[in-house]
Amino acid sequence: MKKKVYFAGSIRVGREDEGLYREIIAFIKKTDTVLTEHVGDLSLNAIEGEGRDEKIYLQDTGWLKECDLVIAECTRPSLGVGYELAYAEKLGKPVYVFYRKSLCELSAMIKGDPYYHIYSYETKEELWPLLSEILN
Ligand code: 6IA
Repeated sequence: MKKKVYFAGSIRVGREDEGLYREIIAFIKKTDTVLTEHVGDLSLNAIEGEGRDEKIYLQDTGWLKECDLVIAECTRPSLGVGYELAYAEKLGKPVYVFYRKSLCELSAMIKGDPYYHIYSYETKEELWPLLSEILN
């Protein structure tokens, strides 16, 4: 059966990796379902207007409860992603964190937490086999 994947990536501060997020989401979608496709393409986000942030919070925490696993690209700093990782841990969801060591120093609050499965990588050629292993 297809797994429901919650993909997390930086939105409000750093969108430099938007293209990479889109590629990761497309890769996951070859075999499984991604609940958070808008992370790779903000035009897919239908939530607008009054109370938008509260609606986003309710939608995303709902998806965290619903998902089978969380995959996060954490090279770019993001308060929201940090919150999602802690929320997923509280829910007991498996969490896989990816980052490029050459571009960032991952927060000790993530790297130092043995709950998370943490992978450093540099190239997409390294990334795809790691993702395949997690999804299989
Ligand atoms: O603090 P950040 O914005 O970087 O938080 C990013 C994380 O929070 C992502 O992994 C998302 O799951 C979630 N998130 C943040 N903003 C949104 C959003 N719309 N829609 C859905 N999920 C979000 C933001 C609207 C945009 C036009 C600024």
